Amino acid sequence: MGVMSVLIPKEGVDAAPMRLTEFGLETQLHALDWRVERNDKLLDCSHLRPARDPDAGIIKQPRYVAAVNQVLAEEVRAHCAKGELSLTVGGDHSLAIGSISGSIAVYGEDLCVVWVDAHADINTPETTESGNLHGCPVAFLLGLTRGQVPGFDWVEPILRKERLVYIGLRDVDAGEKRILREQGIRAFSMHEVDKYGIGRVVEMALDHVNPQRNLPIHLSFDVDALDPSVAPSTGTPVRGGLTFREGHYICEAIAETGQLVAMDLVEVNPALGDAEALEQTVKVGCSLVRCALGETLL
Ligand code: 6HN
Ligand code: MN
Ligand code: MN
Ligand code: MN
Repeated sequence: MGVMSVLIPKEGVDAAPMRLTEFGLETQLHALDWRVERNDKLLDCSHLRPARDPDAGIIKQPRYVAAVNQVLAEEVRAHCAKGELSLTVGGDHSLAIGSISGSIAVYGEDLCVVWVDAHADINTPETTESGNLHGCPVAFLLGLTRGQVPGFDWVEPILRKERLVYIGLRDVDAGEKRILREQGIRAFSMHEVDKYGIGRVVEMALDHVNPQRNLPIHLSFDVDALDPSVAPSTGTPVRGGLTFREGHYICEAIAETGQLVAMDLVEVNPALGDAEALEQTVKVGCSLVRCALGETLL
């Protein structure tokens, strides 16, 4: 069918990639006729940790996160350049700075990003209340942070806001709401999912970023988009999320377009919850990836 690479950055939620692999993600993808080329370059990132990495304002570990993302961007770029689908298993959502920088380096301004998340992850150094970079990746990609965070000068913010769409939002910081409004970014919150149903929402989301369904798609899937009853082992759970089927529907609909070129699966945290919660979360993560890679297409 095709070629896929698994890139495995380590940031905070570092045990997750191994858990998904142990659970059989690679074998499951082989069964779907994918040739899997595993890339473990970032399974251990400790060599990239700078000796000194003082906070930048309240932003934590800026140089370390930047260095990991810079390596990730080059790995994703190289895989995409060969026409391979690049799957990045996280790790936290800050890794999307690198993964999307990599895919956009190949596909340019055509690249559409479908961001599935409870959160908008569009905080800037001015708006962030936590100082956690996993709440900021979109701001980097849109060029809203330029020059403000040490280590990130290499990021080329060429993602166009017209090519970005959110699904699943329900916990957006006040500063983020202002940015979404000011930038006119299209977002489908859980309110719209309830109102229109997931089928209409995905159709409207794709109509917005990819009306002809002919542009390449990068799917950035944060498992906390799902309801915590479906994916409990995650760092920032928020009630009232996507059901099991709604999450899978999004992946299936994107598979159906035939335009998926890259995917992130992030924020599975094996340290949170008991063994049962973890198994449930890992299982659902694997199954989302399989659906995005065409498992349920007939
Ligand atoms: N995620 N908006 C909050 C923050 O800290 O900026 C939460 C971010 C969550 C990020 O889940 O990928
Ligand atoms: Mn995180
Ligand atoms: Mn996120
Ligand atoms: Mn999130």
